[in-house]
Amino acid sequence: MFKNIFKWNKEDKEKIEKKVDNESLLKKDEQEDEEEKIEKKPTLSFLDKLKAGLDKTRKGMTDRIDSILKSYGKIDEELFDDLEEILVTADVGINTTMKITEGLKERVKKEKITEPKMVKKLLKEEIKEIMKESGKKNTLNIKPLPAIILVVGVNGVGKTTTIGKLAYNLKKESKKVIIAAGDTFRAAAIEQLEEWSNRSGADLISHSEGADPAAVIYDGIQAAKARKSDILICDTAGRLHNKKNLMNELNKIFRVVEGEYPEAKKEVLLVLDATTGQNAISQAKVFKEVCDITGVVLTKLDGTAKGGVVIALQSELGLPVKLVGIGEKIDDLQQFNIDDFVEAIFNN
Ligand SMILES: Nc1nc2c(ncn2[C@@H]2O[C@H](COP(=O)(O)OP(=O)(O)OP(=O)(O)O)[C@@H](O)[C@H]2O)c(=O)[nH]1
Ligand SMILES: [Mg+2]
Repeated sequence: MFKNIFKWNKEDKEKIEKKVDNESLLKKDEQEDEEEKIEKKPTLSFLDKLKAGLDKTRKGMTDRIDSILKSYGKIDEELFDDLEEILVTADVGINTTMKITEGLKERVKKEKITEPKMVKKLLKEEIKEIMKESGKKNTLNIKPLPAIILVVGVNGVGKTTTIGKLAYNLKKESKKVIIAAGDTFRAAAIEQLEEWSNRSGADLISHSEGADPAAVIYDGIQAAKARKSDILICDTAGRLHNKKNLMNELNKIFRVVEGEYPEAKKEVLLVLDATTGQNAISQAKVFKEVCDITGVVLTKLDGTAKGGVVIALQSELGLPVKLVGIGEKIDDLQQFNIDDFVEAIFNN
């Protein structure tokens, strides 16, 4: 009987092995096809990718500007009114729009420009200039290492996703990265960050749901010191219902950072969702009152025509935009650069 079982098992084993062999061959073929597809897909350059991400803003703003400029025979007050309307619709903000068109009018007069088609170049230059006025750097303030990056913002704006992408980018630059799961509001938030830490290859420090966020950051700092990590990125909760709660929680975290990690360069990144347009500006105003924001990450630029909000953030609030999210994938986060951004919007 045992012999039979053995025989049956042996035959069965052979059959299974054959099947597995065939299946793995099939899988291998599929995988190779897939790899071929990936290889054949043209890789987009940095600027092409930014341009693709800003497609909707470019269509809403620049394509409309082009058709307005074409429809005018001369430069007059009405042309400026039309331009203002387009800029405001693209969420550049009223104050910033006025500033841009004032500067534009002055230059048109001074340089005796009469051709409407010349206005586009001037507009581009004017926008770059007012964005650069604050003089603040658009690069991450993380040198010399080690550095700590606190990521704040209301819920759903893209904090956790940005942390995952940023960790991936920094790992690619051979930096040692630790992520601290400071959003302890719900278990799912910790799991989501765990997933991103696996994808990016960064270490994760987490406590369980409901734990004190400041305690998580404290442990993150101890781990960063012990493991000699370069950059500690900290997630925070977006679900704090009012300004007082937000202030209390963030202050507690800042105190831990000041006390435990004074040697680290500090960056406080406010994440804003570009699709919310002027609402993003209001959020930025509130956070600026509550803490010292050192930079902005503007996410979801790929899904909106409201990309003009970058201009207002830079010029009206003096907040340097440091990173932009142009998709949901791990490599869809780019360092922000004023010239590239303006070129990507205007270069249609
Ligand atoms: N299209 C697009 N989607 C994005 C981008 N960044 C984030 N998202 C999406 O936005 C949604 C919310 O992102 P999260 O990272 O969970 O946002 P969060 O701020 O951590 O949210 P809470 O933890 O709830 O406060 C997810 O579905 C992300 O995939 C982006 O640049 N482009
Ligand atoms: Mg989150």
